[in-house]
Amino acid sequence: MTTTAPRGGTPDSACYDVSSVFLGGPFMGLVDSESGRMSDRDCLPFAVLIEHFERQGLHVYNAHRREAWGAEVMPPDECTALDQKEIEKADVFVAIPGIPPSPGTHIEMGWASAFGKPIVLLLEEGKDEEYGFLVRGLRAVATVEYVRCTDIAAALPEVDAAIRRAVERLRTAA
Ligand code: 5HM
Repeated sequence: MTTTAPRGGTPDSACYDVSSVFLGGPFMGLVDSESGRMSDRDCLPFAVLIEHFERQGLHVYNAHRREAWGAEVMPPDECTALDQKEIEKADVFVAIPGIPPSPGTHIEMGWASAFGKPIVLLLEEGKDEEYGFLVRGLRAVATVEYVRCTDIAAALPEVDAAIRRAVERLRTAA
């Protein structure tokens, strides 16, 4: 998934009625064995989303930033327990399942749905068939909105709208 540089400017008024978001997505598969961290290009979608959410006052839980983009990776027991706790605490779960699939993100999608969180999944445009059946079918058992895009920065308004829809659907179903 490509991403153009963030556009900056004044804060958007996404009007989320939530205060925190957990952002998941491919990690270890993107850590370069030589540099020991993700490339700037691979960091960009996460950096753009984090900046966008924080500009609107949301608390963002994100392991990529927490673990310095691969330079300060936590031991498995530690990051697993922490991620599960943070997903439980977060008001919304947003994730990039990844092509190829990110194993950790798939576990996190399972947790988020089991916790009954509103979920927004960012899929690569035109590649639905490459995602697992249980990713495409997660909407049958959880409150999931899918955003299909090639450029995360350009899709931010759609991400905002998807979050609002997921939150609203969950609220009206309660
Ligand atoms: O399997 P993969 O590394 O792609 O899993 C990524 C997801 O697992 C991320 O959403 C992140 O929240 C979590 N994770 C983490 O928190 C994964 C790893 C390494 O697998 C890590 N910390 N060190």
